[in-house]
Amino acid sequence: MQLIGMLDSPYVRRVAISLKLLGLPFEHRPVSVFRHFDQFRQVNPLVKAPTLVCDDGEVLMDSTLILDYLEALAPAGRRLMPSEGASRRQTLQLLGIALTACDKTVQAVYERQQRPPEKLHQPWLDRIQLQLDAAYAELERAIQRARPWLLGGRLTQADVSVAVAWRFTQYYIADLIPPDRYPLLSAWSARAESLPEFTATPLD
Ligand SMILES: N[C@@H](CCC(=O)N[C@@H](CS)C(=O)NCC(=O)O)C(=O)O
Repeated sequence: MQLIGMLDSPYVRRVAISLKLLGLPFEHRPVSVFRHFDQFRQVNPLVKAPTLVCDDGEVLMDSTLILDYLEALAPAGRRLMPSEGASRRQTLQLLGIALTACDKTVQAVYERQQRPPEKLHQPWLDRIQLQLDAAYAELERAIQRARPWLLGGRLTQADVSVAVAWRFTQYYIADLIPPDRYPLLSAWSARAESLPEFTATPLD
């Protein structure tokens, strides 16, 4: 299996960390959707990161769909998605918030990096900032209940994705979302980022 994409993408990073936690061997190919556009197109003409090339050559994309596929390959005891009930619903709810935080951060980064500075549209950035604050305020409340992980004693996909989202936002747009506004999330994220699967998968 090959995972294609850079670790500064939160979607690539959540898949890479999950592969390690699930105990599934893979090769990581750090191909950039911007700097290596033509090389990326040869693997996936849609140029979306992450792209997963399966052992039989089938190409998957979209981190959530890739993770859905990978979960089924992993031994039951290592899976990151609770299979049913309230804990599954709560995991899905937190994932929705974390992925929206990733999406809005990507939009802010693209607004700043992909447009000429004179074409930056400040009202759009202001709107993104409001949406990001709403997402992280909800996650700050969820962290209050973490014991020590979001669903209790065992790490789930909610923990992976919330931690990855926070690190990504802090790396690129801490000026919009300063860490001292979300102190519990900052401290909790440091704990997640110190796990071996996270330190072996650095964003930068
Ligand atoms: N919903 C997708 C989002 C993936 C995504 O937008 N990835 C970015 C990199 S962070 C990308 O491929 N950007 C290139 C483009 O959209 O043209 C997922 O979860 O994988």
